[in-house]
Parts: sequence; structure tokens; C-alpha cells
Amino acid sequence: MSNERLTIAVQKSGRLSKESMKLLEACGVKFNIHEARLMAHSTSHPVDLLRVRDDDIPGLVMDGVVDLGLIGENVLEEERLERVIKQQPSGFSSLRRLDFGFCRLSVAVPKEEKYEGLQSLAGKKIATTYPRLLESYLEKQGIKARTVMLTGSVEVAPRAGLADAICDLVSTGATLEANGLVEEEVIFRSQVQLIQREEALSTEKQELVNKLLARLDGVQLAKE
Ligand code: PRT
Ligand code: ZN
Repeated sequence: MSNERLTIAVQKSGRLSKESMKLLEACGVKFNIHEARLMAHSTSHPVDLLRVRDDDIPGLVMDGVVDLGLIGENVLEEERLERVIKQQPSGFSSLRRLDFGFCRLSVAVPKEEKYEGLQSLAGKKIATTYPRLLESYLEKQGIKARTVMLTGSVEVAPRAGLADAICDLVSTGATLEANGLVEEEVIFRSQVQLIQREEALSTEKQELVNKLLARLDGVQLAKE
């Protein structure tokens, strides 16, 4: 990988992939994507795409392994909090908030449970994929509860007897409803961000980033 090519990490396949590629294309950066490949070289600019799991994107930017990343703020903030605790590099700069990937991280409880505000969570076990975001929220609110880390199927945890409540991403609310859960507290609102590594880029790369941002702003404006 030549140093002179700008590297951008995007989600390989998932909810953010299509919009991420659309955004780059709208900025005039063209790619021929080979589905199986991790890397894609732009045919129009000195830009390389790194197509990875979304969870890896914040760390790649914070470690300066890639120059830019497109990532949901939920994953970004969870990784930042985790790295602050572990005293690992957690710096990056936010370039733009983008208008896709909207969701909220919410606490939900089984509908048969009486819920009378945050106090009802005291001493309870809450299953989540976002323990740092949840713990930081509970701490600020002065609530002592236990978090149970689950990377998938969080919504079935109460029924399976693994937890009393959950804290998970919600968009329409259909998943909660289907699992007999009621959304009680929104603890974090998220959308996609374009982020840049903290360490300065070469002049050439920074000029390219600035050019892409100007196009991006033009595209965003045109949509409004
Ligand atoms: O494989 P990889 O690790 O890259 O992907 P992933 O499976 O971890 O993530 P993916 O593609 O599911 O989501 C990527 C990002 O999309 C998330 O980190 C959020 O920033 C954003 N996003 C937006 C969502 C949702 N909306 C969403 N609804 N991510 C997940 N969901 C899930 C949620 O976890 C729950 O299971 O959808 C369900 C709830 O949806 P509703 O509509 O029923 O409320
Ligand atoms: Zn993921």
C-alpha cells in the first residue's frame, strides 16, 4: 500500500455499506468492488478502500492505520470509552455527521415488568453489546446495575433468563415489540460520522480530503 494513497475504512457488508459507497460515489470517487476482497483501489483518485467489520473501523482510525473512516457513532463512542479505560490511543477528528445510519441505543424491559423510572434498574442485570456506553450513562445517572455483555441476540436475553432488561439499538421498534419488550430510556442517539485519524496527513492527502469534503458538502446541500 503506497503511503501516498488516501485510505478509507468502510463497513464491508451491513447496514452502512450501501450508503457509504453511495456517498463516496457522489463525491466523484469511483471504485470497482470485488465482493471477496478486503481492498478496493479507486479508478478515479489516489484512494484505497479498506472493507472491514464496522467494529474494526474506530480502532483502525485511532491507531492511525487508515486515514478516514465512516462509522456509526454508537460503535465509535463505545470504542473510544473502552480505549480511554485501557489507556490506548483514542484520538480522532470528526469531519462530518452524515444523514444515514440513524438509530438510538435504548434500555428496554419486559412488558410485564413495572417500570417506574431509572430507579427500577437499580440492582438489575442489563444485557447489551455496548457495556461502556451503558455504564457511563448509568454512572452519570447514579444508578448501580450490572451489565451483561452479549454480542448478539440481545433481545432474547430476558426471556432466556440471562438478564432483567436489555440495552440495544432501536430504529423502528419492531424488534422490541416482537420480543415483548418496552423501550423505556433512550441513552444515546446515533448516526454515521466521517472521521479522520489524529496524526496529520501529508499535504497532498489533506488537500484531497479537503476537496472531497467540499464535494460532500455540495452533495449534502443539494439534498436539502
Ligand atoms: O458485520 P458487521 O460487524 O460489520 O455489522 P453489524 O452486524 O455489527 O452491524 P449492522 O450492519 O447491523 O449495523 C451497522 C450500524 O448500523 C450500527 O452500528 C448502527 O450504527 C446502525 N444501525 C441503524 C443499526 C440499526 N439502525 C438497527 N436497527 N444497527 C442495528 N440495528 C438492529 C438492532 O440491533 C436490532 O437488532 O436492528 C434491530 C432493531 O431494529 P428495529 O427496526 O426493529 O427497531
Ligand atoms: Zn459490527
